[in-house]
Amino acid sequence: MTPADLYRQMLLIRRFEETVLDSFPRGWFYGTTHTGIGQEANAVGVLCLRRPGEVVVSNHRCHGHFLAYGGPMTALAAELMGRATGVCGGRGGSQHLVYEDFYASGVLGGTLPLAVGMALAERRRGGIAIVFLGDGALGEGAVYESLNIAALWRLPVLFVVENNRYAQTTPIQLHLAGDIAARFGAFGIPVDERDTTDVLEIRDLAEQALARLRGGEGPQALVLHTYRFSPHSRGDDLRDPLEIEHFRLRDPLLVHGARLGAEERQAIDAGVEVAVRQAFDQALAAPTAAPDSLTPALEGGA
Ligand SMILES: Cc1ncc(C[n+]2csc(CCOP(=O)(O)OP(=O)(O)O)c2C)c(N)n1
Repeated sequence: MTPADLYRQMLLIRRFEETVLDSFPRGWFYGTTHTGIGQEANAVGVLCLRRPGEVVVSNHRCHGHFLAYGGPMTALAAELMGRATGVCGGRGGSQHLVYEDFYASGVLGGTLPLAVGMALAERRRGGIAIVFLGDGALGEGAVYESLNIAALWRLPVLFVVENNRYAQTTPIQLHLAGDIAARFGAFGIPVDERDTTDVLEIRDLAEQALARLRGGEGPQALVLHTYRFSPHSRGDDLRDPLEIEHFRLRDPLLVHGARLGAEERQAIDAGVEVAVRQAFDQALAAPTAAPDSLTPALEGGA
């Protein structure tokens, strides 16, 4: 991906999620939603390196990971709206997506055993799994059982911790003891750690970790300290607005956008605006999922 491609991909995620938040009061969406505005460089910096067939597992804050994976934006918008054309036929909503080799679940920490199991299966065919988790997930016991087995069996899984300094609305100093990177070290899992919102820095770190992983060196971890500008869900924000403003100086779009020329940026901005508007318009025009489509899906059908 060129620097312009990386910028476009991050902007696409940003505009998609801004549209979701802005449009929520209009009653377009079912259930709830979690946006990762401000965290785009993690999704794009890591997943721009993904090779076809490599598995990605995401959490409740999955839109950015899904779009960076290459998932279709119109189908994501339709999924949030409960439309038949959605990623999962309108049955999964914002948090539960299954698309090709991409899986997301809102069960906090429950994604780690899934990813480790998938890595066990993938190892047989030379594949890998990449799993994203937040600092809040580190309070779940299943995470440590997963790290143990991944390390013991040298499974090809990359753990990407996005520490946005909050679990939902609880600041990290009130919910997490000890050091994040040291948790991986305790299991003998090599870990790279960086406090950055620069997509190029993140891509470099991910490149090294993925090279080790694909080279058969066993599980790897990245700890990326970041920040989310958007509330946990829609309106539930208890943070000091001054803190949010402080971190906005490190907005990944500003950091990386500064590398592009003004004209190039404007052309990308205009293209993304159109693409996002079209995606939501198409999703709005699609038929609603039929309730009786649920039973065959639960039975393993389409
Ligand atoms: C098993 C389980 N318990 C509780 C929740 C409710 N919940 C949703 S997000 C969240 C905190 C997540 O924190 P973190 O992993 O840091 O991600 P962030 O939301 O900060 O991006 C919690 C407790 C859940 N989804 N699943």
